[in-house]
Amino acid sequence: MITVAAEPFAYSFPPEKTALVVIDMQRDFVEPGGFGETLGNNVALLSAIVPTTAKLIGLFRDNGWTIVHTRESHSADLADCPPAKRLRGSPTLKIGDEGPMGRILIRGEPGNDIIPELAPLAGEIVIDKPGKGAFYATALGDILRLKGITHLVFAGVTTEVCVQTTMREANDRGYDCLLVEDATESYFPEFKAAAIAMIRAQGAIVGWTAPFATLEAAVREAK
Ligand code: TIU
Repeated sequence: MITVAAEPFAYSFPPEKTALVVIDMQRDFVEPGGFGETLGNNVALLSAIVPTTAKLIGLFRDNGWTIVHTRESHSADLADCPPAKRLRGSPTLKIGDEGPMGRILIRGEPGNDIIPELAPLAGEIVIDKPGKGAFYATALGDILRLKGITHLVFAGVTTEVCVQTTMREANDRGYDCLLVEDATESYFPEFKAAAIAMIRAQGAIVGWTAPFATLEAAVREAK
C-alpha cells in the first residue's frame, strides 16, 4: 500500500489495483472553437493543468499502473445524444454542428482528440462517454472489475462537471477515489474550489484530494 497525506485524512492505495482516470482532456474543452467555448466559456483557464497532468500520467506510466482516458463524445448520427442535451441553452454551435475543429463533440472528429501533450499510448484504456459520468452507458465498470481495480485516482476537466460526476458514480460503486487538485480545472475557479471542498467534506463523503507533489512524494517514499 502507498499512503498519501491527503485531505481530509490519509489515502492508502494498492497500486496494482489502482487506475488513473484522466477525464476529457480533449480539444473540445481545452482549445478555442470547441464545445467548451460554444457554451460561452473562457477555455484558456484549462491549459494551466496540462504540465501537471502530464507528470501524473508519467508517474503511472513509469510504474506500469493502469491508465484510463475518457472523452465526452457522441456518435455521428447523434443516436446517443439526448435532444435535451443538444438543445439546452443557447450555444453558439450545437453538438453535431460543423465547427473549426470538425463537428462539435462527435467521435472521430479532430476536436474530439485528446490534446497531444496528454495523448494515450497503445495499451491505455480509452472510454468514449455520451454523458458527464464515465460509468453511464460505457464499459468502464466492467473493464475495471475484470482488472480487479478497487481504487481510482482522478484528473481532468471540468472539476465540478465530468470529474465530480464520475467520482460520485465511482464512490457509489465502492471505489476509493483520490482527486489530484492541481491536475483538474474548471472554467469557474470558485466551482473548482467548491467541488474539492464538497468531495472531501463529511469524512471524505465522496473521496480524498491531494496535490500532485504529495502523491508523487508518497510514491517515492514507498520505494
Ligand atoms: N461544460 C463543462 O464544464 N463540462 C462539460 O460539459 N464536460 C466535462 O466536464 N467534461
